[in-house]
Amino acid sequence: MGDKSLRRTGSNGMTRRGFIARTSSIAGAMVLAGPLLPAEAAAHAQASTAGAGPIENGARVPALVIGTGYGGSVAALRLAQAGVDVHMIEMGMAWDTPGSDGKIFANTTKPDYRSYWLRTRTKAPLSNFLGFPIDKDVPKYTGILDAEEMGGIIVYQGRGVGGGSLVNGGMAVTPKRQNFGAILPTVDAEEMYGTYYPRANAALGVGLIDPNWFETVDCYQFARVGRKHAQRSGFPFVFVPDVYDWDYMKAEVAGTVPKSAVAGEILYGNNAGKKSLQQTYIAAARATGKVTISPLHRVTSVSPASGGGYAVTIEQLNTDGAVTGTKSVTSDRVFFAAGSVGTSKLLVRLKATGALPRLNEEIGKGWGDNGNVMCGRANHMWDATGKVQASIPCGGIDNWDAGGAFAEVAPLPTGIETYASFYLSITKNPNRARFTWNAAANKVELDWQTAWKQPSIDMAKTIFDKINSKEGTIYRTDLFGTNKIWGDHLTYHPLGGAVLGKATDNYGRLHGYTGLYVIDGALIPGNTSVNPFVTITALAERNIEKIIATDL
Ligand code: FAE
Repeated sequence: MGDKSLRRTGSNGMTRRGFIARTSSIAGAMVLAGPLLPAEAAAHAQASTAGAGPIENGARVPALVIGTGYGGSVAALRLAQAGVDVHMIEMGMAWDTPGSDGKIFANTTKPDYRSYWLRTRTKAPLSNFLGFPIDKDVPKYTGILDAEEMGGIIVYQGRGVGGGSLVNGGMAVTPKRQNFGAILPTVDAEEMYGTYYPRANAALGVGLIDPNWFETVDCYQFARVGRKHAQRSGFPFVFVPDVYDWDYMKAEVAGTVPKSAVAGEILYGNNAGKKSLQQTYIAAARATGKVTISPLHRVTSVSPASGGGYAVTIEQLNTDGAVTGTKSVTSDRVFFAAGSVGTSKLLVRLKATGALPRLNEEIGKGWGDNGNVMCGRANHMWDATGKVQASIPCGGIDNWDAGGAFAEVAPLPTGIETYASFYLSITKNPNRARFTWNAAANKVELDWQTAWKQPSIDMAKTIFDKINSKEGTIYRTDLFGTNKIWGDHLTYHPLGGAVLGKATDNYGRLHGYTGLYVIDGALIPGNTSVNPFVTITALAERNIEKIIATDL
């Protein structure tokens, strides 16, 4: 894997180097990952003490996982395979029941009650179009996308069983090997690229778009225009792997299956096609019969229990977000997998309020936004980007080494011709923020400032100023407000807050408490140079293997 996962293409789309371990089916992926055989799963199911329903008040359990995103799902599967009963606690919904329209998830163009976490108005990442605001009122509900407003930045996160995998674009990128030392300096790169990245890619079901199909299909015209402009300015365009089932997308285009990516579904869930964690790690974890998931349950406290292990307080929520009950359980081990923001907020509060006072001074530090910044360019009329755009990006512009930016060529699936090219850049932004406890306000705060995005803007400009000058084009100023070029108010990629080797040991064991672990994006110090979930997954695979071998 390594830098081979980014395939460099010529203008004819043919591969010049590299290859990706491609699996076209989830079943194939899970076989590669070495999970249970059906017979083993059935045996486990019988032997299991983990019930099917939500966790019960007063229960004593061997392992409790807070959150069901990438880190949590890896931990649950591998612990269950090692014979441990696992309880996963998830504040969001199960997302397994269709709404009145027969669909589980709302379309991006028609957000409704399902779309946002406890908001009465949508908070779309692109707030405007042609200068007009596009947000609209929605009923307050425990919806799928949380636009969490921290000081100076809106952090977008998935809520529900599957975490970020429910809402994200599925871009599954292994960082270039030469960048790994800067991403996780205390981790053995040899092991990661030899064992854990391949394991993660296989289990996630990562695959690459068929380059020949890419050349011909209308729904990737936007990406071909993006490639042409990149290459004319001398930047390499690379195909980016994804967990979307590319064969399914071909069938969508052929009109033989219900459309998801080609109907613009993304951000508020995909009703088909995307291999979210529900279809991969969580399906395999459930198949062991040893994993129970409690949706609409939110962990609020973890502290040492008098008889050993940890007392965990869990609030039960209804779909209005109201607390309908509180449960107290005890667990021998607790895995924090609530995402970078969720885990950091919990740990900072628990340390400050005396529940876990021995956590060290590194808790809450080292948070970054993966250098995310967005922008659009206005193309000439002869460079139409297409009325129908697949919602799944498949390529990016690599100027990391020279300019500190890797820009995804992203779709704008509006259903009309926009003549716009749209990009999400990941940049080498060096700024890091800290979570702290504000006792007076009774909440955790983040000291990120919007001005800290300036390095990201400067790095993205190394690509787009050059393209604009070459093409004789300009930036769009109507997507993030009126007369605003840069989407510098948000991130999709929160990372850090309980950094590996600082707040924890080199495998995620929290300093100060035996049996408490961090196993999600909070471990990664602020930047992965590419989209982060493959690295989060691979690191979790590495850490849980060590924990199972030495701590259980
Ligand atoms: P995460 O997946 O966020 O899971 C944490 C889970 O914990 C969530 O389900 C929470 O609801 C739950 N939780 C939080 N607090 C509690 C609590 N107190 N009690 C119980 N449950 C709790 O964490 N990354 C890529 O690599 N490629 C992409 O294409 C990509 N696109 C993205 C697009 C969007 C719109 C967004 C929002 C993100 C995108 N990401 C992408 C980022 C990626 O989804 C993210 O890095 C991972 O999901 C983070 O994984 P974690 O395991 O850290």
